[in-house]
Amino acid sequence: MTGQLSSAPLVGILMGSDSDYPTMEEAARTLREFGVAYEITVASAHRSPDRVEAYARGAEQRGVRVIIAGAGAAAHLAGVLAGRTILPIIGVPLAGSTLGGLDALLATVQMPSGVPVATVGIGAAKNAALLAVQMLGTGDPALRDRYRAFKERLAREVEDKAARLSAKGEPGMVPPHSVGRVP
Ligand code: RP5
Repeated sequence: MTGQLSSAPLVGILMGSDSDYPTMEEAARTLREFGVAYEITVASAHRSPDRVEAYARGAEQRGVRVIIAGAGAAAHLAGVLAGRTILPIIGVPLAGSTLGGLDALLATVQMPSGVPVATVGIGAAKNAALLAVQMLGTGDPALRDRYRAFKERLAREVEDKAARLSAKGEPGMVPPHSVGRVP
């Protein structure tokens, strides 16, 4: 499903530290699969607030349309970005702290009214990228078609899993036409 990357980055991926990269690279990989151009860098809301601010101020003008922000622990990166730009922010709370990411989840998702961050699950960088693709797809029919094909593939994979289970001899789902009938 690898598409042609458009030249200007449409998605910005930010993370609080390079230690977040092993998780966040999944977002980059997913965007590449959909042919969506992205940029990825490190900026910390606490350690380098000026860099975060500079990124947020410049992103829209450079053509970025969605920002994915991944951070762990007291994760304020996504929220700070949301306060500084009108671009939609998708937050990825990351595990790694002594609290296993629950701290980052709450810090990312519990935004004050008026400043939303679309928060995905702990470590769910792939879902963040998929959500970004869906957002961009609202204005791009070709991208929507690629997303539709992805959904169809997901459904086919479930059918295959069910078939493999049945092949082992397990009783499967009752076909809809026979539901309620006495055999
Ligand atoms: C957060 O602190 C980062 O997003 C990272 O998840 C965590 C640890 O960062 P390092 O100490 O590994 O740089 O700000």
